[in-house]
Amino acid sequence: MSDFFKGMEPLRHDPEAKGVAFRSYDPDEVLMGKRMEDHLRFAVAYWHSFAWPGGDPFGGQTFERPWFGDTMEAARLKADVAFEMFEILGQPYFCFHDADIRPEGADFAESRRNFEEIIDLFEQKMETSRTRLLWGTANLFSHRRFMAGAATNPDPDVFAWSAATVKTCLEATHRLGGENYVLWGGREGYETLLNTDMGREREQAGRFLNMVVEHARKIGFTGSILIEPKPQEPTKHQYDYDVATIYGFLKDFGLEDEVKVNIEQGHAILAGHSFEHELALARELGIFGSIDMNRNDYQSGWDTDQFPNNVPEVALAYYEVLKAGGFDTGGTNFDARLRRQSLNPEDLIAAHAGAMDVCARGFKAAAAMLEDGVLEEMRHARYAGWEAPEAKAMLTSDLDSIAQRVEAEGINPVPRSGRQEILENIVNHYV
Ligand code: XUL
Ligand code: CO
Repeated sequence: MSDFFKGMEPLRHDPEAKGVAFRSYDPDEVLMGKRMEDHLRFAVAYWHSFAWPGGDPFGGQTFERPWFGDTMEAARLKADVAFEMFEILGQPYFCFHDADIRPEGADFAESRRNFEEIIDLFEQKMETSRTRLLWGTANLFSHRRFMAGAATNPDPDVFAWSAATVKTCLEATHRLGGENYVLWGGREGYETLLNTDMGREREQAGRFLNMVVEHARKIGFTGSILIEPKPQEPTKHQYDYDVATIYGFLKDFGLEDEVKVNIEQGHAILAGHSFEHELALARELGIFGSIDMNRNDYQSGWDTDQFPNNVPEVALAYYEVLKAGGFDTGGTNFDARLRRQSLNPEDLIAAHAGAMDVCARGFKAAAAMLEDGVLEEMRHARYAGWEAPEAKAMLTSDLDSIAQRVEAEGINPVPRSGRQEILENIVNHYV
């Protein structure tokens, strides 16, 4: 037991609480026939909470954590503190990259041994903890060997290293009972087209992803394989730009039934979309998987990975999640970090507790909007004309017969209101 959180007690649901507590989130509250905890499936991101030193482009570390350092002893202390935080928050899941949890070794084999030793420790801790693994992933972007990408690297040795790394991380995820495996294409993209063979890099990425799917099957991993879209940052252009781009890529490599998406709020905004756009599209394409619920600063335009605090935005996002039938293997991962001046252990707890409250409020609003059905009724009414047999028949006919009908029946469209302001007013009643 470390003394990092100084004996802080597990958080309780208390709407009147003065200190840190869940004011809105009650894991046991039942909505639409299911407990809130089982709807929202919150996860803590190991990298931001325990591995991030607080740097920005103008300055380095601001956090001083007793587990910072490149030793196995430090990695074990980090794991102890992580599971102590999970105990305080009571969230059901966590997520990690290999590099978050172990020190880098002198070569691949040493890194793997370090990693597997910490996975053993996680396995032990998970026997008594109620925290489960939402997803595992590989960090194929921080070390300088990945500066020109991982699977898309011009150097086949980096492709090999990346394949070996993903195999190790996928197997560890499987061992811990992880429900998903995520691939965020960290530096899978380019800085300049002048030195880039885009066609070749795309082929490499397609084959790589197929190998991941094949290996998952081979080891009996039944969770979901998820790609996380992001348009740029760190590279100037990333190949996994957004949901639509990923779908095209999956179709091209025959993977549209094998791989889904992990959609991050901040990444959607960077791509020039709203979060709900990305969620709705993934649902319509049948590739919705999971979410990273962290926002960016709208003024700076950077991927600032802040905890969510905008209830109306979150409500619209969960509305789309609920329309997709809710989470299956997915969940709500806080891929979010503290601001670099938030030095105290309590800040880490308060950030997550506040985020869970915001999500709970947004989720409740979304559930109410869906249950009341007004929005769906109005959407349905807008397309009601398509219920007519002659309208349906058009979709299987041809231009000649449609043109004939337009003249024979004197078709002359009457514009109708899209009723946007009324719809927005309705949403505002709920949030
Ligand atoms: C980076 C990002 C990653 C992925 C996991 O912007 O979101 O943390 O979620 O690699
Ligand atoms: Co993310």
